[in-house]
Amino acid sequence: MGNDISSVLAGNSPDADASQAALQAAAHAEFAQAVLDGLTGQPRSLPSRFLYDERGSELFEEITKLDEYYPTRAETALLQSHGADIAEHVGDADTLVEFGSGSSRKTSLLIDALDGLDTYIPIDVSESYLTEAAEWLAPQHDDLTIKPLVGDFTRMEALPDTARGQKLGFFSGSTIGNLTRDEATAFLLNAAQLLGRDSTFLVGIDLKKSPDILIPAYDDAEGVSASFSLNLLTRINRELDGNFDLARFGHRAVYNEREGRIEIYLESLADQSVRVLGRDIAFAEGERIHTEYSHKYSVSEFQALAATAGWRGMKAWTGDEGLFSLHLLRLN
Ligand code: AVJ
Repeated sequence: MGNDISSVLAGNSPDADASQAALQAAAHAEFAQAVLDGLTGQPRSLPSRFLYDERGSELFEEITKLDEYYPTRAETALLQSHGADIAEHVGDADTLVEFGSGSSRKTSLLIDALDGLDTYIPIDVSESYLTEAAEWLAPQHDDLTIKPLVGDFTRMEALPDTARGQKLGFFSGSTIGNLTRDEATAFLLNAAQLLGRDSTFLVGIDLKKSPDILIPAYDDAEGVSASFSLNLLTRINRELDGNFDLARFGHRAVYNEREGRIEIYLESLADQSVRVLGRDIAFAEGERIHTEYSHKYSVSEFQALAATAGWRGMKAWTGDEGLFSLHLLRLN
């Protein structure tokens, strides 16, 4: 399945429709395979990228507004207070390529700080978010060409030729934390190949801190984080003919100190059997399905990781509270 980059909000030609349908069928088959493998294997797991269907993306947006969830606010504050310094260190950049752009709200701050930018390529799996983000951004940035790209940024093989000149990559929100260290290295290697020589890369990284702050960020009082996890079961019920009873699964967030990461699970609250795509899958009470990692790094740990993929750390910004960090990397 080579090409996961389906550009695009442009053409409505029959060809584009056909390839759109083919991509959708491939995505469905891939989801089915991953869910069956993940639920029948041991330990049980479901890949976190499937959390972001339409409703999942909405719920994540709600998470970013919670009192307990500090990363989005901390990163926004860093972009606000250090935007000019970041722009100065970036130097000339013609094209901004954002991996997992979501609503693009934070990116607007970066775009404002950079002058001379002429193209913005937001990449996201959610087409509706891309459309909405482009419509929101365009009026504020008259001279900017916006070229949204629907796709899975972890598997992109090339950038479209609209990505001209000097490139700046942006990977915000500590999304890289979803990946294991090996996967993160592979991602950074791929990004190096996509962005090319002399490019720069701004990466948001959540910092290591007390579990007293970390746990509530992933298990909030209102239960939005729980709804976000459980929505994956709703998606399986809808798309894969499943019959998960959402009242019989609980959301668990634990901090694994040794690995430096939050681990999120859906825990079976009873002995039960669930049907997915005609298959019976048994769960014992207390049995867990792993759904997400959120790795936390120190500044030096992340710079060392980036270096293994050929990226040199130019500068890192952390706020007064030391909650979050922005790293500017350069490829050379
Ligand atoms: C989107 C991966 C950055 O790890 O903080 C938040 C995902 N999951 N609450 C994170 C998430 C549950 C989030 N990232």
